[in-house]
Parts: sequence; structure tokens; C-alpha cells
Amino acid sequence: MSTSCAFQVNTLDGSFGAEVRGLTFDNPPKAQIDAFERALRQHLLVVCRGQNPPTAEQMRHFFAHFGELNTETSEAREHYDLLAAVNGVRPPDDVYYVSNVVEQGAKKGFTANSALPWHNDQYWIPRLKTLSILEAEEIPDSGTSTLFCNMYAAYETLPRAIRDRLKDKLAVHDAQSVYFRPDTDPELRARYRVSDAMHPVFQPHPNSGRRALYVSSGVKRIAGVSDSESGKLLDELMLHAYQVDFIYEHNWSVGDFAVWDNVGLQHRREAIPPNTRRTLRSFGGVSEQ
Ligand SMILES: O=C(O)CCC(=O)C(=O)O
Ligand SMILES: [Fe+2]
Repeated sequence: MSTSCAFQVNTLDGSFGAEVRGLTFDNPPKAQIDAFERALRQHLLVVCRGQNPPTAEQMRHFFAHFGELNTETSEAREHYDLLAAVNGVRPPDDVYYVSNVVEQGAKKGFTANSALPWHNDQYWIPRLKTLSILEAEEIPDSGTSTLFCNMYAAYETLPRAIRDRLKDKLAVHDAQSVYFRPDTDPELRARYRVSDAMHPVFQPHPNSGRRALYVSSGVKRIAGVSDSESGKLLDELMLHAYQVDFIYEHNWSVGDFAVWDNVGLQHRREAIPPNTRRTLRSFGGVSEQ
């Protein structure tokens, strides 16, 4: 345990991740913001506990130190508008919900009960989301978790041959499948023009330059490589990445406030059992500058 600028940092029981206690979001001193940034760089995932839940205004103020607020970028606004239109959810402002709750016939948030495969948030958009943020608002008695995987470690332990083969290669990330299913209204498809994003297979973090393996099941192919080789390489990369030593499973308690490096970590969740109530509050997070 270390005490850093009035808040405590305790490592979690995986190969990365830390719990932070005693953080203040209300007018935090610059030294605390700097210490929080250091904790994030070192631990990649920071779960804040035992503080008052921040207001949207406090969040805006706090996270504006880390880049442009994601919900204020035109890319993310378009994304949320489209996602809301396709899923029949109210378009979010600063705060939105990942939720399976339906109240008076209206969906409270996104993703319902579906399992979500390993992903970086916003991978289908060219501009990177550098920080993601979720807070547990309502959790079923049976518990619920989100799993995180360290994609820096995945990159750093790749065999030399595959690192050399894919150095400087770009992956094509499928945007259509994020929004549209076969039964999606053709009028919606026509109204919103959605194009795929390209990202380096080994994505440097825009602030630190540290490289992470940045492919997931949302990648269609690796550019500049034949389709069959691309398929084989993607399988090999993902088989290597999601190994138990690189994964931390976070079991949520109400009030947990998780902030993570969304370039260096991927996350996923299992399907949510039906007839439970599970709501995470999401504050758009931060985009690269
Ligand atoms: O519900 C979760 O555990 C994670 C949600 C998530 O990854 C997302 O909405 O992008
Ligand atoms: Fe996510």
C-alpha cells in the first residue's frame, strides 16, 4: 500500500489494477490529479472506492485534465445518436447507462443482457478513446463482473516473428456490425453513413508511446496481407492475448468507480442473467487529443 497525495493506492489481485480510496472529485488539487494520472499509468485500471459519487460537473472538471471529453467530440456524439436510434434508448448527454433495466416500457440504457466479447471501447472510430469510465449503480445479488485483459503485456510477449511480420500493419475495424443487425431498418442504415476505422495492429498509446496489441473480434482483416494469412494471424494474435496471466476479473460492488486505459486494456463481460437488474453509469471518458 502507498499513500499518494492524500489518497491510498492498493494493488488488486491480478497482474495489474489498483484500488484507490479517499479521492476527492470536488475541486481536486492539481497534485492529486497528477498522482491519479501516475496511478493510472502504472496500474492501467483504477477502481475508486469510498468516495462520494461525483456529479457530472465534477467529472467534466476532473477528466478534462486528461484530454478532450469523449461526449464532446463529434465522433462520439454521432456514435451515441446512432446507437440510441438503433436500440430505442434516449440519446445520452454527459452520463449514460449500460443497463438491462426497462422502466415503464423504456430502456434505461445500452447493451441489455448480451454478452460482450473482448473489445476496446470505440475501436470502430478512428479517434482513440484513451480513458473509459464505468460506475456500478445497481448490481444483482448474484454478483456481476467485467473482465479486463492487459494488451501491453500481450504485445510485449508476442513471438519475435509475428511482431516483425505485423510491424507497421493496419487492421480494418468493422463499424457496421457494431450498430446494424440483419433485421435493422434499411432506412436507418441509409440515414447514417458508417465507415470502418483503421488502427495499427500494434497501437502506440498517444501519450506514452507504449504499444498495445489492438485487435479484437471486431477486426475484419489486416490490410496488406492476403485474406487467408490475415485470418490465421488474427486467430494467432487473439489466442496469445487472452491468457489467464493477463486477465483480471472485476466483481462489481455498488459505488465502484472504474477508470482504465482503453488503449492498453480490453474488456468483456458474460451474458447477464435475465430477470436481474444491472446498471452501470458510464461517463463518456476521454478521447485522444
Ligand atoms: O457491462 C459491462 O460489464 C461492460 C460494458 C461495456 O463494455 C460497454 O458497454 O462497452
Ligand atoms: Fe466496453
